[in-house]
Order: sequence, then structure tokens, then C-alpha cells
Amino acid sequence: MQLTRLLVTLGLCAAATQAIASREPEDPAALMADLNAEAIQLLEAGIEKRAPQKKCTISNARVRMDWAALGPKERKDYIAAVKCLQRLPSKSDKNWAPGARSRFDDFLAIHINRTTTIHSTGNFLTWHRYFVWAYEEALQNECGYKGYQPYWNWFTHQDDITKSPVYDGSETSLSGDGEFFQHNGSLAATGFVHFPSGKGGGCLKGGPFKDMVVNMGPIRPGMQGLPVSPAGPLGYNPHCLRRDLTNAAMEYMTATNLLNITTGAASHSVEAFQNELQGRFPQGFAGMHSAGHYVAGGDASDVFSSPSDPSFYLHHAMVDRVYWVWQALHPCAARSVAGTITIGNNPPSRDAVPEDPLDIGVNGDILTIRDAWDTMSGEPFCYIYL
Ligand SMILES: [Cu+2]
Repeated sequence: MQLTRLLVTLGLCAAATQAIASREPEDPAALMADLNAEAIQLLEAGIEKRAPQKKCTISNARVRMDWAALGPKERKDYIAAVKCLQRLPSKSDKNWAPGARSRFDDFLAIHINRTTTIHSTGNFLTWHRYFVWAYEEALQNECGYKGYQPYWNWFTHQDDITKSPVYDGSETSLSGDGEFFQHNGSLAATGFVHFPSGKGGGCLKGGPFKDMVVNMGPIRPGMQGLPVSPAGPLGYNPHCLRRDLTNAAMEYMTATNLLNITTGAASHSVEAFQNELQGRFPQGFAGMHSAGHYVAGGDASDVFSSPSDPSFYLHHAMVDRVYWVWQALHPCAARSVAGTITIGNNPPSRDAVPEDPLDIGVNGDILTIRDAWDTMSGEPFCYIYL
């Protein structure tokens, strides 16, 4: 309440209100770029007014970029760093996660373990923000990666995701489709949404991650015909990475859906924003977050073990980018939390609070939801998107 009053006094809420004056749906990629530019302007203005001495500024923050905007060398450096994480030995307790064999798996293991307390919960946005940031840190500090975490821009290649530089199967992609595997598509949104099968579904056909071994999961795959791990959630179940690139799921990546959550009806509270982004499952609306996982399909169709696909981190960087834009455009709602501490409030639980811990296991210290609101606090985050 005090913060809100302060922001209003400083004119920041008013500035945002003007900035988000009604727009017409347009090309979603252009709209996203406009919103991103607006977010940077608002952040810059806010820092000048509130904290001119701030250590983390627009000019020294890490700049996370679109994968498509990286050059071939930058993309190969990122891919090499991910492969390095997949070679480094796991730090997880062997009794807890016998299937975790690498540092890459340490991230997968904690995501599997926390799944029912980090999705459709009050900490969904902040937990995943911290998770992606810690992965970026591991790439840099443990594997010598010099760049920043790139994102998969949802708003291009709507007609054919196999042409996207993230998924085109080239040497500078995160590999493309899986081999053809006859199946009846995927059930998404806890069974409320069906996506028809694409042309894949089997092991990756080529590209940099063709031979990668996934060591855990799946636990509850959405894709039909994908066998559940007999070893349990954190047990050792080495298998190939499977994908089924699904254009049907790209239908969620529209200007209308983006406008709705950033400046429209679902943008006025964190509750409305996060629910619309994650989906309204009983109404048959998967939402951009869930749909994005089903664009990759295969192993990524499992809410538990989706980080077994390296493209998870590019998708979740985009989720975070949209959250970051929304926060910048809605400074009076940006630092708030809504929802409970169990998945879809099942079983029923208390409301999440700003002091709740964000536990990412061996991958980082405990932060709180409050610590993760500001990507420019300098403690520990200092990054923006372009
Ligand atoms: Cu997740």
C-alpha cells in the first residue's frame, strides 16, 4: 500500500497508464518488440526517479536476447556450454536423486521434485525466474559461457515452427524434430486440451543434441505413447530426447493473447496475468506458457521433466521476458503475489506470501519471492531483455 502510494506520488503509475493506452492487435512480433522497448523506457525513468545511485542500471545490466538475433558463433558457444553442463558431475545427493548424473540433471531433478509446488502456484513466475537465472549462472561460472541466457521468441514462425532458428535442426539450433512416431497427439492442460500429433514424436533426428541422453523421467508425459519412467520420478532412466514439433500449439502465440495479458483485461493484477499466461485449463485454454511446452512436445510435454529438453530454458526465458514486460508496464502491481503454495490449490493450501522461499536445491541459495521481483535489484539479478 505504501509502495503504491509512493509510486503514484512519483507519477509512475500514471506514466504506465498512459503508456498502455489501448492498442489494436497487430503483428505479434512487432507488438512484443514495442512492449519491450516501452518496458526499458519505463524502467529507465523509474530508476532515475527512485534510485539514481543504483548499481544495476540499464547500461550495465545483462541483456538477454532473442536466439534469432545471436550470430552462429554465439549460438554455438551457448550449445557448447549446455553440453559442458551435461558432462559435469552432479552435485545432488545420490540417495535423493539417483538418476541425476550431471549438473544439467541437477536442474532437472529439482524441477521434477518441486513440480507440485511451483506450477499454478503463487511462486510460479518467481521460482522459474530464479531457476533460469541459476542455469545461466552455471553456464557462465562452471562452463565458461560468456553470453547471457537467450530466449525463444514465440511470435515468429507461427505457421511452421520447424523453420524457427531454435528448432530448425541445423548446427546452430537446439536440434529439430524427432523421428516420426505414430501416436494420437498430446493431452495438455491436465487433459482439457488435445494437440494433434506433428511429424515427429521419436528420438531427435539430428542437430547438436541428437545423441544427448536424458537420465530421468518422464513422469507424466502429455504425449501419447511416451513410456513413463519405471525408475520413479528421480530414478535413473537413460533414454533419448524425444520431440514432436507441434504447429497446432503455436496458435496460442497471438497478438490478441499477448495484448490481453500485457495491456488488456488480464493485465491488471498478477493473479489475472499469471492465470491467463499459464492457461485456463477447464475452459480448454492452454495459455502461452503451457502451449510453448507442447510446441516442442515429446519429453517437454511432461510438466515434471520438461527441463530434460534444453529448449526449456529458452522457452522459460521468454515466459520471464513477458513477466518482466508486464512488471514494467504495471509498476503498482509488479511486486505482488497471488495464488497458493500447491498446484492449482490441490490439495488446498495457504496463500503464498512474499517471504516464501524459492528452493532450487544444489543450484543456488534460497531466495524469497520478494527477492525475485526485481530483475535489476543487483541482489542478485541484474538483467533486462532486448
Ligand atoms: Cu516448470
